Amino acid sequence: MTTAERSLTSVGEDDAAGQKLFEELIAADSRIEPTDWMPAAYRKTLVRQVSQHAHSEIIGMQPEANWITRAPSLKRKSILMAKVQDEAGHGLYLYSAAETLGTSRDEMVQQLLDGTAKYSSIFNYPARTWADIGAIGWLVDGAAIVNQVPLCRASYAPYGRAMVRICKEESFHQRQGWEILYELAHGTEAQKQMAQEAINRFYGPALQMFGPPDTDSPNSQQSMEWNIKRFSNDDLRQRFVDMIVPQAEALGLHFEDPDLKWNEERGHYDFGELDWDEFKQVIKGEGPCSVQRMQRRRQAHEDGAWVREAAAEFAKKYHGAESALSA
Ligand code: FAQ
Repeated sequence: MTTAERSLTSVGEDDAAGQKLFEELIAADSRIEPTDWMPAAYRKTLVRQVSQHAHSEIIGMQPEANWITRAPSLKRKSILMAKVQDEAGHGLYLYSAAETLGTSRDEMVQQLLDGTAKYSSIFNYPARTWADIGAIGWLVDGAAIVNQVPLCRASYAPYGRAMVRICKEESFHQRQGWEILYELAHGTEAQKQMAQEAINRFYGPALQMFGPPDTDSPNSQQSMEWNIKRFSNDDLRQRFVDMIVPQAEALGLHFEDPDLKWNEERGHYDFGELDWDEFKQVIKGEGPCSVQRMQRRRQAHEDGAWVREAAAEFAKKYHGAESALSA
C-alpha cells in the first residue's frame, strides 16, 4: 500500500476503516506509523512497554556510573563513561519513540519519579566490585540483546527503528563486559574468584530480566498477536541460557545452578527455578537498591531543573525569532 493510500485511511477516518487497515498491516507483518489509526489498547501497551524500557536505560546508568571514579585504568574509565552515555542516549531515543504515541516525555518522567512506572528489576541490584561491571556488560547487556533484537521488528515503526541503533550499541557493551571478565578470569586467583562471584550474583537477576514465566505474563499473548513481542518471555530466557553456558565455559567460569545441564532430548539446557518471590518484591520497589536508585534519580531531576528552564527559554527565543523572520 502506498503512503498516499495509507494516509487516506489514517488520521481522521472512522474507527472501522482504521481498524481494518490496522488489522491488514499487522496480518501482513507490516509497520504501524504514528499517523496510522491504532486501537487504544495497542497505543497504551506500547506507551507502557517503551516508557518502561526508557526508564530502565536511565536508571541502568546508576550501578555502572558508581564505578567511573574507581575504574582500574584510564582506558577502562573512558570506555565505561562512553557506555554510560550510550545508556542515556538509549533512554532519549525511547522517550522520543514513546512521545510519537501522544504521551509527553514530562508525563512519562513524572510517572517514574512518582513511582507509578516500572523499570527493569536488574537495576535494583548493587555493583559491588569491578567484576560486577564485567558481569553487567556480559550478562545484563547480553540479556538485553537477546530480548531486544526481536524488538527491531516490532510492529510499531518508531520503536523498531530506535531498537536497531540501540542493539548495535549494546553489542559493544556486551563485548566490553566479556573482555573485563576474560581478563579477570585469566588473572590472579583472587581476580578469578572476583569474576566468579560477580556472575554468581548476576545469573538469577539477569535471567529474570526476560519477565515472569509465560504462565504468569498477562501482556505477552496480546503483544505477540500485535507483533510487538515476537517471542515469549520463557522462549527468550531459554535462548539466553543456551547462549551463555558455552560462553561461561570459554571464560573459564561456571554458573552455580545445580539444575543447569544439557538436555539432549530438548536440545536445550535445563536450568533451575528462579526466585519469583524475590522478583515480585523487586518490581514492587523492595529490591536491595530500589530506594537509593529512586532517590538518586529524583535528585538528578531536581539538579537538572535549570538546564530544562534554560532550554525552554532558548526554544522560546529561537522560535520567536524564527517566526518573526518568516512573517
Ligand atoms: N523488571 O506481562 P509481562 C537494558 C513487568 S534495558 C521489571 O511479561 P511484558 C540495557 C511488566 O512490565 C532492560 N518489571 O510484561 C542496559 C509488567 O508490568 P506492567 C530493559 C518487569 O511487557 C544494560 C508485568 O511485569 N529492557 O538492560 C520485568 O509483556 C546495562 C508483567 O510482565 C526492556 O525493557 C522486569 N524484568 O514483558 C542499560 C525491553 N519483567 O507493565 C543499562 C523491552 C516484566 O503490566 C545498563 N521490554 N515486568 O505494569 C520488554 O521486552 C517487555 O516489557 C518485558 C516484559 C520482557 C520486560
